[in-house]
Amino acid sequence: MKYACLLVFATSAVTGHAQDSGPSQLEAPVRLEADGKPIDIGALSKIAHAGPWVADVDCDGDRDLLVGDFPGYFWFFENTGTEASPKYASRGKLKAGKAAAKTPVY
Ligand SMILES: [Ca+2]
Ligand SMILES: [Ca+2]
Repeated sequence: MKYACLLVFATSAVTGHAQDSGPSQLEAPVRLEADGKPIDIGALSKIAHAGPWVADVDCDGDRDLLVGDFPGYFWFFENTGTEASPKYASRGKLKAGKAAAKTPVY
Protein backbone atom coordinates (compact mmCIF):
# COMPACT_ATOMS: atom_id res chain seq x y z
CA MET A 1 0.00 0.00 0.00
CA LYS A 2 2.81 2.44 0.81
CA TYR A 3 4.48 1.77 -2.54
CA ALA A 4 1.27 2.76 -4.39
CA CYS A 5 1.39 6.13 -2.63
CA LEU A 6 5.02 6.65 -3.69
CA LEU A 7 4.25 5.91 -7.33
CA VAL A 8 1.32 8.35 -7.44
CA PHE A 9 3.43 11.22 -6.10
CA ALA A 10 6.35 10.41 -8.41
CA THR A 11 4.07 10.45 -11.44
CA SER A 12 2.42 13.76 -10.53
CA ALA A 13 5.80 15.39 -9.88
CA VAL A 14 7.12 14.40 -13.30
CA THR A 15 3.94 15.57 -15.03
CA GLY A 16 4.03 18.94 -13.23
CA HIS A 17 7.66 19.50 -14.23
CA ALA A 18 7.00 18.69 -17.88
CA GLN A 19 4.18 21.26 -18.04
CA ASP A 20 6.26 24.09 -16.55
CA SER A 21 7.27 26.30 -19.49
CA GLY A 22 8.38 29.37 -17.47
CA PRO A 23 11.96 30.54 -17.03
CA SER A 24 14.13 28.31 -14.90
CA GLN A 25 15.50 29.68 -11.65
CA LEU A 26 17.46 27.62 -9.20
CA GLU A 27 17.90 28.37 -5.53
CA ALA A 28 21.35 28.24 -3.97
CA PRO A 29 22.42 24.68 -3.12
CA VAL A 30 21.70 23.45 0.39
CA ARG A 31 23.48 20.56 2.08
CA LEU A 32 20.76 18.27 3.38
CA GLU A 33 21.09 16.79 6.84
CA ALA A 34 19.56 13.83 8.63
CA ASP A 35 19.75 13.44 12.39
CA GLY A 36 21.67 16.74 12.50
CA LYS A 37 24.53 15.49 10.25
CA PRO A 38 25.13 15.98 6.50
CA ILE A 39 23.71 13.15 4.42
CA ASP A 40 26.62 11.23 2.87
CA ILE A 41 25.42 8.39 0.63
CA GLY A 42 29.03 7.49 -0.19
CA ALA A 43 29.63 6.74 3.49
CA LEU A 44 26.40 4.74 3.78
CA SER A 45 26.70 2.62 0.64
CA LYS A 46 30.49 2.76 0.10
CA ILE A 47 30.01 4.04 -3.47
CA ALA A 48 29.44 7.77 -3.91
CA HIS A 49 26.69 7.92 -6.51
CA ALA A 50 23.29 9.22 -5.42
CA GLY A 51 19.92 9.69 -7.11
CA PRO A 52 17.70 11.78 -4.80
CA TRP A 53 13.93 12.02 -5.01
CA VAL A 54 11.28 13.53 -2.77
CA ALA A 55 7.95 11.78 -2.32
CA ASP A 56 5.58 10.90 0.48
CA VAL A 57 7.04 7.43 1.03
CA ASP A 58 5.25 6.74 4.34
CA CYS A 59 1.92 8.29 3.30
CA ASP A 60 1.68 10.75 6.22
CA GLY A 61 1.14 13.85 4.05
CA ASP A 62 4.66 15.28 3.82
CA ARG A 63 7.44 14.57 1.35
CA ASP A 64 10.29 12.39 2.53
CA LEU A 65 13.70 12.02 0.90
CA LEU A 66 14.56 8.82 -0.93
CA VAL A 67 18.06 8.41 -2.35
CA GLY A 68 19.04 5.64 -4.73
CA ASP A 69 22.64 4.47 -4.61
CA PHE A 70 24.93 2.88 -7.17
CA PRO A 71 24.48 -0.74 -5.94
CA GLY A 72 20.70 -0.35 -6.46
CA TYR A 73 19.45 0.25 -2.91
CA PHE A 74 17.23 3.13 -1.75
CA TRP A 75 18.03 5.08 1.43
CA PHE A 76 14.96 6.39 3.24
CA PHE A 77 15.06 9.70 5.13
CA GLU A 78 11.74 10.33 6.88
CA ASN A 79 10.57 13.93 7.04
CA THR A 80 9.93 14.54 10.74
CA GLY A 81 9.43 18.28 10.21
CA THR A 82 6.82 19.91 8.03
CA GLU A 83 6.24 20.22 4.31
CA ALA A 84 7.47 23.86 4.42
CA SER A 85 10.41 23.15 6.75
CA PRO A 86 11.46 19.52 6.39
CA LYS A 87 13.77 17.79 8.86
CA TYR A 88 15.05 14.36 7.99
CA ALA A 89 15.69 11.31 10.13
CA SER A 90 17.70 8.46 8.65
CA ARG A 91 15.69 5.23 8.49
CA GLY A 92 18.23 3.11 6.62
CA LYS A 93 17.53 1.18 3.47
CA LEU A 94 13.97 1.13 2.16
CA LYS A 95 12.45 -2.29 2.79
CA ALA A 96 10.38 -4.52 0.53
CA GLY A 97 8.89 -6.88 3.08
CA LYS A 98 11.72 -7.87 5.41
CA ALA A 99 14.48 -7.45 2.81
CA ALA A 100 16.10 -4.27 1.54
CA ALA A 101 14.44 -3.05 -1.65
CA LYS A 102 16.87 -3.25 -4.57
CA THR A 103 16.72 -2.59 -8.26
CA PRO A 104 18.92 -4.55 -10.64
CA VAL A 105 22.00 -2.70 -11.84
CA TYR A 106 24.56 -3.78 -14.38
CA1 LIG B 1 5.96 11.41 4.52
CA1 LIG C 1 6.43 12.99 8.33
